[in-house]
Amino acid sequence: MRFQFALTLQAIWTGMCHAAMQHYPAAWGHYDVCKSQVYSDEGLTWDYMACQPEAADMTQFLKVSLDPPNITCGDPPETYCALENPYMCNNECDANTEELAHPPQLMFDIEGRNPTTFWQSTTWKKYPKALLVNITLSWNKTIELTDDIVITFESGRPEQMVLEKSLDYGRTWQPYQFYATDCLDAFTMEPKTVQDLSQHTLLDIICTEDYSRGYVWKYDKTVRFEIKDRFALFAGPRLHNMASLYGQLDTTKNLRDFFTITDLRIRLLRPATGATVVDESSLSRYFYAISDIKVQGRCKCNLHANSCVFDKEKLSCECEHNTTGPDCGRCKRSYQGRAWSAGSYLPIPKGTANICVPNNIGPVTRVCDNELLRCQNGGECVSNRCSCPASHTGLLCEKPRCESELGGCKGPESGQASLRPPSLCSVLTLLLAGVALWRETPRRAAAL
Ligand SMILES: [Ca+2]
Repeated sequence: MRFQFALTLQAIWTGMCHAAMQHYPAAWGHYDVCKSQVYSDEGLTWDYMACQPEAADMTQFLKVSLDPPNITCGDPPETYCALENPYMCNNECDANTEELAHPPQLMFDIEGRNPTTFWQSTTWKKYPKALLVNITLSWNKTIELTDDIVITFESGRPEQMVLEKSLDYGRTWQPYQFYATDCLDAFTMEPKTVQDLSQHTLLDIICTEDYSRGYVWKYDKTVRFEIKDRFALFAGPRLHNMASLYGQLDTTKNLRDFFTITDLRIRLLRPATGATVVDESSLSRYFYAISDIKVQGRCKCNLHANSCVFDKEKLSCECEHNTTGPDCGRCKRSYQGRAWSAGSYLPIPKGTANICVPNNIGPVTRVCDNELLRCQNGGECVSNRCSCPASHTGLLCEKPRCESELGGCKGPESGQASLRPPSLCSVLTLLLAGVALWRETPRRAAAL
């Protein structure tokens, strides 16, 4: 008895203390299981948890479009010069020759081998008319950014550029960040950096001069949109306190939406010139060229799915918790017993699944299941209907059968009534027998 009690205490201690001592991974990537089977008083049941797909390279799943559509170089073929040397004009772009073509998909191929592959625009032949290019990346699915967006230029970095996002499949656009060599001049905005932001101003849209300075372009080719620095405002510099970030994401819709997109748009407004004055005698030096774009993120599944599939050119969540839709944004038809709700990151680490529950309407086809609506009093769920024992009836075998019989449960013919005295008796008998045994034991021991 003492041993059992000690075991129970140990189990309680382990349960409570282990939860308190558990260390959570710092990475932006747990919540990877949606449900697990557990043993409870009612036997094997499901335990549901908030879950999300792993972060991935999202450039594999996008569609790219350019505006104007004929802005890619090479049709007709043209020669272009090096920005730093107007006499070095031995490069050619020809859309009809594979080795000399620079189509948009070269912004998303695997880099690492020399020479780099890149998309390139036509040159700035129509100066002083602005050389404007919109590059739109569309996922046709809501995704959540998990790492910095990094655009690597093969040419000099643009002197003016805006990164924009859409949350409604490209119908409306909001700026993410402005980039310029001179923010005041280009956008009448004070130059800032992400380090100027605080928890309270995290959603402010800034103009930065960090990624546009002309003369160092040869060694510094990237333009960033800093997602991790923004996360760090809540999670600490090394993102060690993700619980704090998750908590904020959970309670602040604006913050969650800030990192959520369906489309990105890079608006190139003015190419690198490397000088204050444009050399009109050599406009073939000015163009845009991008070798790589990195976008890390995950499908937004409202914490109801841990995987996302790319099928027929389209991403969609593999919804759990009785939810459905591309983002698991609604309850399945027969699981509308309460209003749909997104899962929650809280409490850490399992979160709250907020699963959809079965419809609660009279004699429907689905009366029971092995998860939430279990048959009672020993009934078994067969084809979503309860097969009740002889003593009980009702949709979930919740009513004693005698209640519906003549005379009710108090009548002499009632099974329930006739069952009661023996079961009470047997309990009493057992108790008495126990007491007798307890009294007898010391005497026997003494006799021996
Ligand atoms: Ca490339």
